[in-house]
Amino acid sequence: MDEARKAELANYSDKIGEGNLVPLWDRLRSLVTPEPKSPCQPHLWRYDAIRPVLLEAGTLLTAKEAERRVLILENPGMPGESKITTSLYAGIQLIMPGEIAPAHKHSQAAFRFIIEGNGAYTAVDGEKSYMSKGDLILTPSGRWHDHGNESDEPTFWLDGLDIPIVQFLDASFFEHHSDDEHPHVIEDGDSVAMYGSGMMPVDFEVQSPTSPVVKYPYERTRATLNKMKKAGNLDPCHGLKLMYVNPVDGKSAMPTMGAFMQLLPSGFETSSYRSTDATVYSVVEGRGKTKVGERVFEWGPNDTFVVPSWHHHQHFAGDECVLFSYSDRPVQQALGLWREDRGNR
Ligand code: 1HN
Repeated sequence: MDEARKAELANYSDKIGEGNLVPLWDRLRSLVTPEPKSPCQPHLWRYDAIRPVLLEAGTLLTAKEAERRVLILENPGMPGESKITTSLYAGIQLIMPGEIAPAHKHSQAAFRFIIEGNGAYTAVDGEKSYMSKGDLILTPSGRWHDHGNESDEPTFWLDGLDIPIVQFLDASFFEHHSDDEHPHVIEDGDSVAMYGSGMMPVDFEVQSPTSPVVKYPYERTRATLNKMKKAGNLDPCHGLKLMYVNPVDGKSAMPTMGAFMQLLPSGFETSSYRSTDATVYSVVEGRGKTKVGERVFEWGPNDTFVVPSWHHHQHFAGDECVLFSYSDRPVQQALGLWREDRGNR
């Protein structure tokens, strides 16, 4: 295109811009890319670096003052946006012995994946779930929740929330409870026993797309992985991988976030894999490394790392490794957008 026509088109763009109009021919290629092109960057956060500074925050303000004492894991490719991927939020939360993080509810769904400590709890609509390492506790959209620590140790967990999804949809509501704690009316373990034991109350009425099971204890998850290991059948891309499901419909335990737990036997190397759901990993057991594109991240227990959408990656297990992960996969699947590439081109 000659300079005169370029100038003419630029003039035209400037002129119509005043009327809030933009020519699509300037934007099309960045709006509709041949492949996912994400601002999200691969990154690793070491627990050893987070733990001491989060404990320091424990001396600076109480859980009540902070409402939630959390350090956000912010993706370096999206500074200021409080996102770990384009669609998901992650943070590490600390509650000190004797503290209460006051009751509130919001449209954003959350889960807690327990990293360290024993004996703190999350209460969801009055059902207390005590925390142990590797447990997954759900806080579905719109339910009252408060946290407390009845133990004598600080307790740390990974918070996963669908904040960017709710923000994108402009559907955020938030409310404080009139008291610090919602009355604790249901015993720990009730929902696992009632809905998560292969049986269900006969007239159970589904009221939400989220699983009625509030806590998925690590004891059970690990026992299932052990059984799978005995049975063999390793997947070349995933090793042995479980998905947290809603027993009502067999779908993802949460509608906006898929959660997974996988075991990689000692020395196992996964085949190159990529999918459209950017994935956040939290290391539960073992040491290993993950190659994402040209970068290599070495990880150990309690580290968190993120693999962006459509990035080729491979895991290398040193000793036997257990990895928790979450992504927006159920959203993409519900919309018919999810794709994977198992490398067998
Ligand atoms: C929240 O309610 C919690 O309940 C944690 O522990 C992190 C981040 C943003 C908004 C609400 C919690 C949060 C949050």
